Amino acid sequence: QIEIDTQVRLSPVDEADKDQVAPLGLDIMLVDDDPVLLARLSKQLTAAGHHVVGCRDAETALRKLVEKMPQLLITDWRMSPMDGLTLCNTLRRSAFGENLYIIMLTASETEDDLVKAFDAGIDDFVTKPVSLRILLARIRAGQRIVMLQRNLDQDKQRLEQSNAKLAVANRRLAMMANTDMLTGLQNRRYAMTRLEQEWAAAVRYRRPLSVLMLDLDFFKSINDLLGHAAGDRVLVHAAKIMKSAARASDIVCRFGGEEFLILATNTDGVTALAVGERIRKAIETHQPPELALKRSVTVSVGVAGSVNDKPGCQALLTLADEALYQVKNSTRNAVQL
Ligand code: GH3
Ligand code: MG
Ligand code: MG
Ligand code: MG
Repeated sequence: QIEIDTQVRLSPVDEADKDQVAPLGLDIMLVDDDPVLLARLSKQLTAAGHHVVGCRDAETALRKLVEKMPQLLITDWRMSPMDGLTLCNTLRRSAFGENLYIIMLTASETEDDLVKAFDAGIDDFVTKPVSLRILLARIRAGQRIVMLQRNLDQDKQRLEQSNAKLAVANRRLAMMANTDMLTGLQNRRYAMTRLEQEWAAAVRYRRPLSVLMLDLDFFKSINDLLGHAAGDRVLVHAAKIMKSAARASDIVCRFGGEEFLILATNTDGVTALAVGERIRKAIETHQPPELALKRSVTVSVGVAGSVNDKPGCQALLTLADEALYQVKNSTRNAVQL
């Protein structure tokens, strides 16, 4: 008797003080159509360290939930026009409410009612009249799930962020792997892969494919005359001219050193010869300022064209190389098919 008396004298908040206190206050939405209970519980939960938003009906609760999600929802069952079960059902069917922790305040529900409530999506229930100690204990139990969920969400967010960074890094790497860093043209690696692809496509669709092998003339003497750094700038200059003199569909690559390769898709040898001549002329005409009056940059071009499935993409390169070799052994600054 004496013990019971002691407990009776304790106010609910004092009584709850004996229990473990929630480490961090939760954002709680409290929905009950009984204004007296709503006010009392709001005050008590706030005193226990939680942040409470109170609502008198489920419609208001839904509207406020959409604006700002609480971490935990405590809702009465019997309310009108929308009752707690419908509120619960609605939340579970929406993407934003599917993980919300829900405690339902129940009156004197039957076993069937409680099963129905759980199936509607409640996580826990507290019977009325509400014992604050029990409610706070159940909130603490819910808090474990809420924190687990929060950690999961944070992990997921971090994973998404690092995946996005990885995708950017991968794109950058792929770009770098295929790009010549001096001239910004595609590099040899890219050229070879692309040549095989274009070759396969050309055979399949019975389209012509040509390659142009370009080599700057006496480039060694340009280096000797101006130094390696100036030689680099001449290479950049030549690359720009090649790129702008070539057609948009031509794939202009730096094949290595002062050698360049152009893949001319859907182009026969005779047309490629004309492309080569246009580039040769452009290089000759637009001299880099570095070299003013000292000596001129020129290029020799070997062209090989193929119609359909002969002779094969490696053979195409060899043919272009041989044509280039012939130019080098004659006048240089010329184009040969
Ligand atoms: P040819 O007309 O017979 O082609 O004469 P060449 O001097 O151009 O030919 P060679 O192959 O003997 O020399 C190519 C030179 O290109 C040698 C090398 O120093 C230079 N070279 C290769 N790569 C680079 C580069 O990235 N930067 C600079 N500045 N020079 C390079
Ligand atoms: Mg060379
Ligand atoms: Mg050479
Ligand atoms: Mg050369």
